[in-house]
Amino acid sequence: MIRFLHSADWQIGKPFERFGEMGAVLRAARLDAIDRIGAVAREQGVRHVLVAGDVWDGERLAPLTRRQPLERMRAAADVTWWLLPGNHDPHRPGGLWESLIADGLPPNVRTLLEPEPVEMEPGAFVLPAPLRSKDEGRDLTVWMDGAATPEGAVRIGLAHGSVRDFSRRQEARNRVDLSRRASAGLAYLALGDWHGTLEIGPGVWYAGTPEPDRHDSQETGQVLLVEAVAGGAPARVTPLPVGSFTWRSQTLDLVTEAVAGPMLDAIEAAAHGRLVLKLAVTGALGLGALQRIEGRLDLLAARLAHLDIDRSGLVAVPDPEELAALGTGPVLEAVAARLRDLAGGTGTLPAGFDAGGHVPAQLASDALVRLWRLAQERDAGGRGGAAP
Ligand SMILES: [Mn+2]
Repeated sequence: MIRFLHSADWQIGKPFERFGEMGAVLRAARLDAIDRIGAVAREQGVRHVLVAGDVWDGERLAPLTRRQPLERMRAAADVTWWLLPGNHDPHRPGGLWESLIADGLPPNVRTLLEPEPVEMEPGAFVLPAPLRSKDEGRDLTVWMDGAATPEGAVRIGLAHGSVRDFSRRQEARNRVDLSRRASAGLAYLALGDWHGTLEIGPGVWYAGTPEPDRHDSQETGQVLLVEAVAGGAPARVTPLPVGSFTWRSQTLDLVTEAVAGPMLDAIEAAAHGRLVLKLAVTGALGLGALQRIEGRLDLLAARLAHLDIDRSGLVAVPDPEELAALGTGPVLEAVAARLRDLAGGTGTLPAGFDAGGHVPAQLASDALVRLWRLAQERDAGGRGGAAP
């Protein structure tokens, strides 16, 4: 029997550009995940970690980014780390993997750059399918069927690619035949590329990325403990948590302020400093209600690692009182009423008006919110006297 951890898709060096200052924290978290995987290996008494491709995010990385994960692996000296090139970090002549080797690999890091069996420990072999380009256009695991290993050996397949057309943006390239485990006599087929933990069938798993990087509903932030025996039985697999951030996406549908309140209460109650939240806010609310909700969202943002709000499905539609408060004088009143109709989806744009590619309801809604703020400033000025 052999016991090992299966991980994949570390994508070290992934920039996380749109996260501002938080990007540096998220980049560091991917490195820290290596330490945690090492700790899990120690806890579980496991001496090997198989990484099924996309260890690095790209092929042209700063030397520091290239070396940092290797030094984390070196520090976990009681573990042997087995690395496979994936589509983000394929093994090309004169490329990334040659640089890594030229830099000098830690003694406990093994690169799997050729499709040939490698003995991990006596009687246990890994059969790797390294990528040499981003899109191989053929199943790189075919060779495993005919790969010779000694009688009674445990055979572990290691590959990076798709077993079927995953929905969304996951690449459907580098296809891996689902039946490979059976046809190649593998106890386990360790897969990488899909970022959530996913059991494809008995003994065929995607480990998923150890540190989440997408707002998927799938389980992420795990590593797999695998116990494999010779003789064709599928390996026993136990997912174990290693991620430090949680990524979620949610919709906040502002039907009315009364409905939105408890929904926002629940989101606030689940908020914490390690949560990366994408919030799609939809619906139509009055201006005052919307302002109160926005105030709460500002507070929510301060309680999270990161809050990404999509307001494209949200419009402000003033109630009659608000409309009256906006407009003083017939022109402003007419403008406000027209904007309200547009925001509410019942109005039409004036002839010849070009919305510049924007959704008219959104544009009208934005204009109303601005008018509302101006009206509030005006009224506050009126009450408090003119500014000096
Ligand atoms: Mn990949």
